[in-house]
Amino acid sequence: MPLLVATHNAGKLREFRQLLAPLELVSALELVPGLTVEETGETYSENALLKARAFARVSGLIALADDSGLEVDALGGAPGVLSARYGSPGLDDQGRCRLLLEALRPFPEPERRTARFRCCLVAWAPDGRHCQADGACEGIIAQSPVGEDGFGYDPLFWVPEHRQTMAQLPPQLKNQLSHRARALRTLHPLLFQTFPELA
Ligand code: ITT
Repeated sequence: MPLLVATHNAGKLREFRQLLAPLELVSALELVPGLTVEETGETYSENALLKARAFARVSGLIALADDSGLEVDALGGAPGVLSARYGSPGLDDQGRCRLLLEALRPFPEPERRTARFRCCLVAWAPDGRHCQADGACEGIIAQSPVGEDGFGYDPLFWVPEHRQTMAQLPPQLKNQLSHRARALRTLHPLLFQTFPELA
């Protein structure tokens, strides 16, 4: 039985394809492109649950949803759960990165620019069985965007151990150390315990 990846974010989908290979995946972008879920939760966990449940209900498949975001300490944890909606609704990833750099202008010292990506994954079956896991990855917000890979805030997210931004890291390396990779490592055994039909 295939697993539905309940996201409309092409960057996340690309990473899930690498992270979950050789599991058979179906993309929500192809199967249910019109289904949008209002993210009314106050936490990553609540929003991931809302998305996984809605996609499982509509598709009849086990759905894996990801809710994630970037927390910047100098901004009191913003943009956090609102990361995809930071700034005005018309902004794209580049616009949101510019806005974040602007907000951090009063904090030029690297030690004041600490941040982390967080991710909550929820897998939900149409019959209500479910499991979930969290992951985080620590970093520092760079002074300007660098790198071409990844998506979202990756060009601004400097990973100290590798002295590169997430957007400079080879995708295989991002998929070892990212918040999403870490959450998935915890989720993996639970996924097969909860849904033996996926094996
Ligand atoms: P779906 O809800 O359809 O999955 P989304 O982009 O709206 O897609 P979220 O609500 O979880 O997803 O918002 C997460 C935002 O946080 C996302 O839009 C990115 O801007 C950022 N983000 C999450 N993971 C990231 C990563 O690995 N690299 C860079 N930015 C990331």
